[in-house]
Amino acid sequence: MIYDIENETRPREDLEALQLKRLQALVERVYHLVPFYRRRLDEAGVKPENIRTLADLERLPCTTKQDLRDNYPFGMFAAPMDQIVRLHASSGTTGKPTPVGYTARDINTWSEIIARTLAAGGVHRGDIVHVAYGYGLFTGGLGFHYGVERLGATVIPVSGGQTRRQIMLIQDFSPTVICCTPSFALYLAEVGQEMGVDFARTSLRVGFHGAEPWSEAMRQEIEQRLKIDALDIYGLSEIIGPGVGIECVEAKQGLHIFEDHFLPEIINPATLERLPPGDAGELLITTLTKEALPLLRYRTRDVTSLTLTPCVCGRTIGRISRLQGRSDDMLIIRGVNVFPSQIEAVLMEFPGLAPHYQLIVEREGHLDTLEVQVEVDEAAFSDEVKQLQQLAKRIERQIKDYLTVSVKVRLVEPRTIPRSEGKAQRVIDRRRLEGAKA
Ligand code: DLL
Repeated sequence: MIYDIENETRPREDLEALQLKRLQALVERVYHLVPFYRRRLDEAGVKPENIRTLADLERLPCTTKQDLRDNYPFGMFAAPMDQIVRLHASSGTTGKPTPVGYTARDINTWSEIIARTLAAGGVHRGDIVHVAYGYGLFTGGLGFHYGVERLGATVIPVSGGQTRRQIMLIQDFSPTVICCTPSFALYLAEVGQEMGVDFARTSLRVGFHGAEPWSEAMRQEIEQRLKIDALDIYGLSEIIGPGVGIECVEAKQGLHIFEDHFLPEIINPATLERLPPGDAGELLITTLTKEALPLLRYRTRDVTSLTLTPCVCGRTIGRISRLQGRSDDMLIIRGVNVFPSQIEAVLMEFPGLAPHYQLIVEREGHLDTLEVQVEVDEAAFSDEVKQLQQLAKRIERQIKDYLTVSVKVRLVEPRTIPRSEGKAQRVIDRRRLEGAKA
């Protein structure tokens, strides 16, 4: 089902004409409203009037998460604070989050693209949508919430946690649609099974799963266990939140990108060279219509490929393939984005720890676990076991406070973490995304 025929099925020529018009207006706006961009564009020798074709996009500078950090908290906003009606945030590379702002028009755009997203899964007025993404600074919960209301369907704002209660609500309120991370979907299946629930008898029909990497095998498992169609949804806070890309239920062959709002490019992350359709590389996105936080060629660090061939569902907008990984070291632990450098920053606040640590990521059942192994120095190591245990607990609490993620801290003897001659291997990721039980 297509929600916005005009914007989802334009002939490519017309789409490109619209994109160019919007790109020109965007460069004009950021040049005059965001000092950071004026500086960057001046350095690149580009004036707004130099943008004559879409190919001129390649002359524009890229934007990184570091740029957002350098302008913390609101220095990259292109609208005055009295026009910002909402703030969300994603995790940064240190303890500070990356705040993102929305004008009323941005919230409207976001609601529209989530309405389109839901319709791509066959959702319509009369459907009941169980939203189990977190509500709060994270964009998942509220992003879906507004889109469901825009579509005219019924939203149940469950948010995360309380799994058994969620199963009860699914049985009692009869939602037809579920929105949650893929790992939570599998966890629900597991808990439901323990509770003796037969999912073939629940009303669920389709799920929208994203915010973390998953695989085709995980899709199969979610579909078989929950008896639903499981669709891949992509998005990131800096760009808008969920709704940047969505699979259609007809084909499940790549995620449609709403190209009238988000202009995608694929580059080689090492050389920044543009890659042709079909080649895998890092996804860049230029926001064509955002008012509060417009971004030029934002480096998502997500690795995928792009295809522009129309889909069997009738949409002509481009598609990205299932996300293949990241070109940086960001980890996603139970939906929370974590950079090793954030953990390191917390560890360094504690005297008695050596700067040698390793992060061990595993998946128990369907939930991710993160163990932080860190060396203590000789002096601390001679302390009593009880003192060491207390230290580990304090570090765990501090990490939870800063990063909102629960970890297990294991203090290890001096010189036990393997040393490397080149780049330290900080992360050992033992998760298998194949969906098989660990
Ligand atoms: O995760 C927004 C979102 C909410 C997307 C709900 C989908 C559903 P952030 O917290 O800023 O925003 O994290 C963005 O999560 O750069 C990817 O690395 C990863 N990610 C998001 N969706 C997918 C997906 C939300 N479908 C980061 N597959 C992105 C793989 C994903 N990774």
